[in-house]
Amino acid sequence: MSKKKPVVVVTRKLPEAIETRMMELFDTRLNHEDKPMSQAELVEAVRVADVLVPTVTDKIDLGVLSQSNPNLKLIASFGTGVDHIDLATARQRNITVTNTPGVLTEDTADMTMALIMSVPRRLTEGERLMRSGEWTGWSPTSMLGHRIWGKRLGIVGMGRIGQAVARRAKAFGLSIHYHNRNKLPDYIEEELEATYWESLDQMLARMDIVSVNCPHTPGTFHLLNSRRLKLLQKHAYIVNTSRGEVLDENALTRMLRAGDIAGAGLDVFEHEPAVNPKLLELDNVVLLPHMGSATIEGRIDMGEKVLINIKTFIDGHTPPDRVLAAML
Ligand code: 8YV
Repeated sequence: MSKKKPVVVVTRKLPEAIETRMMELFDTRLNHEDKPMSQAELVEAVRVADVLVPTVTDKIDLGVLSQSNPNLKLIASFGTGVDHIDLATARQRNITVTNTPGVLTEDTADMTMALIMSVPRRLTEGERLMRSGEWTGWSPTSMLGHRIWGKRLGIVGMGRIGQAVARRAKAFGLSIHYHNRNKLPDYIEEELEATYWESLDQMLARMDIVSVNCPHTPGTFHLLNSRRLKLLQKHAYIVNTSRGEVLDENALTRMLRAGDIAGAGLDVFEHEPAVNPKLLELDNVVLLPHMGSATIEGRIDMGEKVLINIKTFIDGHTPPDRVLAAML
């Protein structure tokens, strides 16, 4: 007699090849319309699921988890960040959580580099000028930005993505500085020619460009608060491809409006999909809709990881990407 397939509820639409395989392997419930689930719909999902596959747009909090059925034993999240999941409650309820690390590193680093280039060189401003039909031709003093080469880049969070950003930035002639919970091994520092700053405050005060690449955890919420942002030099730029919550968006907006900082490139926001409306009025910011890892190749790799994590778990083994609450 064949064993009953586990019920897998997927909260958002995933690439077709992944959904097809998911349907072959499990009793899968898909979200064909890709409409983000409400908290009530998430509660419905955890009432029936043996495995839940959420994404960053689902808040898997105490209210949801406290109503999960006893067979919900795995949350196989589609994404690397796990700040949308109440890990402590999941652990209390003996629910394993997995994520998809590693496969988004290069794409996210590319997008970070794109922002590092775009803001000082006024890329989107130039593009807007072209589309406005108001370009009157070349002039020696028009659209002047600032040089990247030779500047100091300060990376906040030197994990996989931070290091991938450093590798790219080095090739663009930036000198690499970083702040991290731990100093990197000497051989990595040597390869990246990276300087470690134990004090984030001291690093911020000396950088030309700052890139936020640390995860959002209770310890990094508003790591870049108003006080720290004020340490930045007036000519400095800041880019964030990590999580909006790491940075006080209102304080940053005030500084950008006042000209206390030169510009910002933001792919993530504190209250997604809402954006501080005052940011939209500014020319010295480049705003992207959380698309740092948005490549079809990356999404398929993420889906593969989700499939492997579920399959391994169902087969009675430790899934490769188990998230340990203690790691955060
Ligand atoms: C993903 C991300 O697109 O993986 C992450 O942590 O921030 C994004 O790049 C998203 O989280 C998918 O759930």
